[in-house]
Amino acid sequence: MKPKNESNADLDVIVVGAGFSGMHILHEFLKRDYNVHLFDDGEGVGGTWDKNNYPGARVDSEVWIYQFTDPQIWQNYTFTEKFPTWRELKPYFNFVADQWGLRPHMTFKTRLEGASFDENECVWHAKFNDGVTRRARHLVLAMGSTTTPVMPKFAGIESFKGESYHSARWPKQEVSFSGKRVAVIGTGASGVQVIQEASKTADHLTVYQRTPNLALPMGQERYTRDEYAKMKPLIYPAMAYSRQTFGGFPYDLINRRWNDLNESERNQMMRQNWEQKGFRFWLGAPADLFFDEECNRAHYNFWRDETRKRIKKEHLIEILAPTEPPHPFGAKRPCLEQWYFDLYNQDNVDLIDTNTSQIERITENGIVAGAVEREFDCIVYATGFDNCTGAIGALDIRDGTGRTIGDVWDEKYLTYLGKMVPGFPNLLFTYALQSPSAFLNGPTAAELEGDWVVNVVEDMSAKGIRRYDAKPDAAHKWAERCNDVANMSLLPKAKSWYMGANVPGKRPEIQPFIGGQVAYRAALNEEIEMGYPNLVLERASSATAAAE
Ligand code: N01
Repeated sequence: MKPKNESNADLDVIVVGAGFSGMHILHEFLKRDYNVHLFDDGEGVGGTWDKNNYPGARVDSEVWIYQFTDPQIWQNYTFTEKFPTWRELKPYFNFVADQWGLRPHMTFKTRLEGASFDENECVWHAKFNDGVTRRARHLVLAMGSTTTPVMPKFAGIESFKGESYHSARWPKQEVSFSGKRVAVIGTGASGVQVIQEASKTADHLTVYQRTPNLALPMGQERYTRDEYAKMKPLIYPAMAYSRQTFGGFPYDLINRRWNDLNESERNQMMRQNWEQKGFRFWLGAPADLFFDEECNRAHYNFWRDETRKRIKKEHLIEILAPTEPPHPFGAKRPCLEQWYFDLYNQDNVDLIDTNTSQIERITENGIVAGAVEREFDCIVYATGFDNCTGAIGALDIRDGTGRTIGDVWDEKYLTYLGKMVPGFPNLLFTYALQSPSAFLNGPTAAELEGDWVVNVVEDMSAKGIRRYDAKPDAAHKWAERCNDVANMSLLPKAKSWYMGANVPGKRPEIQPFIGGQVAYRAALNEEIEMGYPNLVLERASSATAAAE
């Protein structure tokens, strides 16, 4: 239905970000005949998959759920791997853009820099780096949670004369590791993937590890066209089930108390999950994995003992899979690996533990760690992101008192449902602080959060509401709920990006809502069904009346 409120805005809605959620939201608004336009600072569609083009970058959700649920898309697209790389995901997003007719409604290489809200008109004036200010009634930020790269502040970092890259700002032209001395700093999901690729061709690879990654075996599979076609009838049921599970995966946390299981049941459960590979050992475990120290330790021990079987260099065993867990298992995001623990058996690979050999500085020729300088041709910084708050927090979008969203979050992590910040009316966001997106399969989160955004905007238009804003007390309660759930869990015991602890100077506190998809969906639905009790609504007529 076309929006009812006419105003002086150029657009009904501006959407920022062309990843899963931005594209979904754009599509849904276009279906409803809204005057909507999407802007993205990248070169094309795909969001994270447009920018994270480092060698080996691949998704770690099974591909049959890592898709939009629209049958027009999944019935007509063929993937060749269970966990495809960006090289297959980029064409997928282009296919979607064409199928949905999105191209005329998207502009790339155009970055949102800031916005101000005109209280008289109830219109956002959004400023972009092309110098143009565009006006819209609703501003929707779908900028992703892993968007803003973090570079370490090593002394001398600028002096290095070789090639150096952050994993999330990889050059579009091919970078070859072949015959080079390569260093990778960081062993998170990005690091593990770059390391695996570099190990194949680098003359020598040196990995600088601060915390071991409790990575899980991926269980990669490759498909011919016919094999993939045979799986298609299974795709929709898997997607449908994924909408009901904790993490948006086609399996769920097991609802049995660890204490109620005997030794043999526990071992059998862990063994089965391990053998099915992927994230089952994490997000298909007993829910107690996240709450019960004993359950968590049993999982760590299982992971450690299985992983150690693959490490042949004696001196690396304790560094890669220590006797004592570096943090509770799964409290820091694991990733999926293919030959990660095997590659350390190669002669051309070294591992440096930066806890005992701290990185002191970067020189013209390499890295000094533990008083030893090693020379490199290429340094890869796989040092992560300012997750959840980085992208939105950096925008120059101000409330009535002149504070940016970043200023608000510097003081307190505050959102209503991970969707709005009080004081910033008619502004909605997805995939950011205090939503469960960090714990959810990407497209599942994108559709769940995106549908809510579209429904709210449509409802506001239908009801003749020209200004809507989250009530501060509702936002405080949501922040409290996010913290309460986290504090019951083992997550605060890990120094992770979930806890905002990976960025020097960032206030460590839980970033996502970790109560799971089902609880979150219920909270979103309740707000709409109850008629928006937690939003301050201003009708067009009452505003006019007030002005008179
Ligand atoms: O970033 P990270 P990422 N000195 O923050 C190390 C998603 N993702 O880009 O653990 C030395 O996880 C840091 O060490 P430590 C996914 O959600 C998904 O890898 O803080 N080391 C860590 O090892 C993921 O979780 C996919 O002690 C330093 C690494 O750098 C999220 O993005 C692929 C350091 C950063 O790891 C982020 O992953 C890629 C320093 N000064 C990403 N500073 C898939 O779907 C940082 N480190 C597969």
